[in-house]
Amino acid sequence: MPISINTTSMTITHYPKNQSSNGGEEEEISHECKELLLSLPKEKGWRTSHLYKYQEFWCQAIEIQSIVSFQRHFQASDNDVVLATIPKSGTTWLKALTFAIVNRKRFALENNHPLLTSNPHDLVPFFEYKLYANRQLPDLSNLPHPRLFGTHLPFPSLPDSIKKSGCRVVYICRNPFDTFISSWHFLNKIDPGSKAPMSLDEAFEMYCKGVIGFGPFWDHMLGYWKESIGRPHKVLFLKYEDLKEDVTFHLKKLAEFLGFPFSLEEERAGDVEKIAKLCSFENMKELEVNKAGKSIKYFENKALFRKGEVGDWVNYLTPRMVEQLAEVVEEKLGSSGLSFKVFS
Ligand code: PAP
Repeated sequence: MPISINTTSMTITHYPKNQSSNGGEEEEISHECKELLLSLPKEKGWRTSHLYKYQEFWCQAIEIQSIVSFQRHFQASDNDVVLATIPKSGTTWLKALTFAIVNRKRFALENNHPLLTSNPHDLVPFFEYKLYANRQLPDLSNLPHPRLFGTHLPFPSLPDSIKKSGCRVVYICRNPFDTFISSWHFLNKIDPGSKAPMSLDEAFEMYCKGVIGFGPFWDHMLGYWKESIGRPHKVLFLKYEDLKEDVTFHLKKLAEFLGFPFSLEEERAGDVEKIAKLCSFENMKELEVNKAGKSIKYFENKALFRKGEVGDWVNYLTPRMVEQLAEVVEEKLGSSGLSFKVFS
C-alpha cells in the first residue's frame, strides 16, 4: 500500500521498498529497474561498483530508477524553471542565485532569508535525488510559482514536457580541468561503503573516456549549448568562470532571462550586490546549515563547499594529464565554439 506524507508544500507518495545493505548502491531497486539494468552497458563506477550507460549517459543504478520515474511522470508548467548542470559545475551556486532572484519580493534580502538557514539543494530540489527518489511520486501542484527544480540530466533525456513547454532552462558548466578535480575530491569524500577511494590516475582515465556520472561531459555540454543557440529565450547557457569574473553582470542577465529583471530602484538600493554577497562561496561556506547539515543522501553539505576557485587543477594534474585532457577537449568541443577559461 502506498503511504502519503506532507513535506512543506508538496505531498510525496512512498511505495514499499526492497531493502538491502550494500551502502545504498542497489538498495531499493525495483524488479523493473533491475531488468533494465541487465540490458545496459556498464563500467566500473567511481563511488559505486558500476556506472550504467542509460540513454547515452553514465549513471548509477539508483539514479536510473528515479530518472525513469521523473521522465514518466513529471508535467512541466510554462513558467517552471529548470536548473541543469553536470555535477561539480556550479549547481549549488546557481540554485542559490536563482532562488534569491525569483523570491526577492517574498523574502527580503536583509535578514531571515531562507538561504541563511537552508542549503540551496533543499530550496531547489533535484528531480532525480529528491522528488522522484526513493520510489516517491511527488504532488508538486502546491509549490509556489515559478517552481524551481534542479537536474543533472543531459538535455535530450529531459521529459518532453520540459523540452516542449515554455519553461525556462538555465545551464551552467565549468572548465573540465576544475570540474574533474572537484568531482574527484567530492566523490572520495562521500561515504564509499566498502570501496577504497579512487586514485587520481584511475579517475582521470575514466573522465577522459567520458565515464563519470551524467557524462561524457562533452555530450552534456554540447546538448545544452546547441539548445541555447537554437532557443536563446528558453535556454540560458552560463559558465562558472564567467560568474567568478563578474557575478553582478551575470546575475542581472540571469534575472532578465528568468523574467525577473532588476528595476532601477533595486539596482540603486544595491540589491544585485546583496544577492551576490548572500550567495557567495565565502558567505555560504560559513553558514551553520552548510557546515553541519545534510541535504542529500550519502554526503554532508560541507562537501559542497571546498575551494570555489578557478584553476585549482594546477595543484593536481601532471603536464602529461593536462596535455591529454586538453586533447580531449579540443577533439570533442573544438569545433563547437564553446571554450573555457582555465586560470583565474
Ligand atoms: P553538485 O553538482 O554536487 O551540487 P556543485 O555545486 O556543482 O556540486 O559544485 C561544487 C563546486 O562548486 C565546488 O568546487 P571546488 O571543489 O572546486 O571547490 C564548490 O566549492 C563550488 N561552490 C559551491 N558553492 C559555491 C558558491 N557559492 N560560489 C562559488 N563556488 C561554489
